[in-house]
Amino acid sequence: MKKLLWITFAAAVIISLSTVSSFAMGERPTVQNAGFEAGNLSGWTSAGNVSVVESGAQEIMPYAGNYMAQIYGSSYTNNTWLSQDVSMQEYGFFAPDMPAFGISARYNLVMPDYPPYDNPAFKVAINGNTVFSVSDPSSGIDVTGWQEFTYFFPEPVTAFNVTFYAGNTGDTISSPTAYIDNVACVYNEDTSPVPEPASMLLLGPALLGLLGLKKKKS
Ligand SMILES: [Ca+2]
Ligand SMILES: [Ca+2]
Repeated sequence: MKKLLWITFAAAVIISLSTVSSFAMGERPTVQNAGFEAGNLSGWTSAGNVSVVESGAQEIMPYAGNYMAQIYGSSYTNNTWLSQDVSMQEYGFFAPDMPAFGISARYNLVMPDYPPYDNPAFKVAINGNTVFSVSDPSSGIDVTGWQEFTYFFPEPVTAFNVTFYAGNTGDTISSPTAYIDNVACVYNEDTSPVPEPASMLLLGPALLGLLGLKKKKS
């Protein structure tokens, strides 16, 4: 009977430790230089007039930190972009929760167009497919203020590309400018059954302690 108890506890400890181990290895994918705090575009690729700035048009300041990306759409929308490939290779442990995984970013748009309006003036593409866009809403200078873009993947992915575009549509004047900050991988925690790392870490030593007591008694 004591031997059976010992085996049960040992099995529990092994399961517990392996879960903790998997959690530690299953690092979440991260966007490189996500807040542009490197002060440059390291980790990103771009085309057209794209840079990292400390302040922008209409006295726009970074959403967070000291820097943000500026996409000055001096050309057509499709020719001016900021892009990054995000690898999901270390996402294994979270695979069952992939539908709750997504990408988010903060954007602030300055749209000074007159008819014909830039439609769109700004867009976000995932793997080449436009999933979000904003058009110049009216004559004169329109500033959106910092807004949040979020996209949840409808099915599991192992890697993806995110590209932000800004520029003219149908004309070459009154170019829109997009400011981007705080790009991040996001998780819908409400639907995630992933165990709390803190409680799992506490469970392992607790079982080890119990195992020690059992060994002393026998
Ligand atoms: Ca920043
Ligand atoms: Ca325009």
